[in-house]
Amino acid sequence: LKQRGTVLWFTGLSGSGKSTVANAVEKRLFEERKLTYLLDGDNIRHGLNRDLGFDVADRMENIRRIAEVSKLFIDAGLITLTAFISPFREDRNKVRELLGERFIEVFVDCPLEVCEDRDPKGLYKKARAGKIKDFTGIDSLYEKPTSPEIIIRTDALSVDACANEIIHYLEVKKFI
Ligand code: GGZ
Repeated sequence: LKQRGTVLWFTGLSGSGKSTVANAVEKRLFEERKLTYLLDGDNIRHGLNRDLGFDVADRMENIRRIAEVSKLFIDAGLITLTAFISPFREDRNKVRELLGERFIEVFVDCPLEVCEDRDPKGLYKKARAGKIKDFTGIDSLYEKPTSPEIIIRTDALSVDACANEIIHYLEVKKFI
């Protein structure tokens, strides 16, 4: 029995919790015996996209390739989860055009101050010190989604509660 392929496209600042929530959702789906694949910096930026950096053109190309890879996984019937900042509205809209109704935009909404306070990898500190250029939220733009399918407030809700919201959405829309 083939699953209905879809993509949960997480977007949000560095440190907003995209990977953390995506991992929690994937675990829940695994428990329901769903086939999933999580695309993130570890398996994409270190491999397929190792030639790309963080200027506007490279981020655009990063997202374009991830969208094409997602399309293949969707065709294979997988519930695909992507965890990339994907800062530019125009790029995300192109992904929406490519993937149509199978594109579920998940805005991981968390104030910059909170992300900067978490600073799990010390990158904000480096960006503030001028040691990293073009850092999202500091000297590179993040454009909030205007009409995402799902918004999760990671500063106000637990990881579990955020995952629940997403699972509930998939159930209501009959993706699972
Ligand atoms: C933003 C950067 C940068 C710059 C390195 N700006 O918190 P992290 O470390 O693990 O996640 C960030 C990741 C962002 O890569 P994406 O592929 O998600 O970005 S985009 O969708 O905009 O192409 C951060 C690290 O890479 N990182 N330099 N300048 N994040």
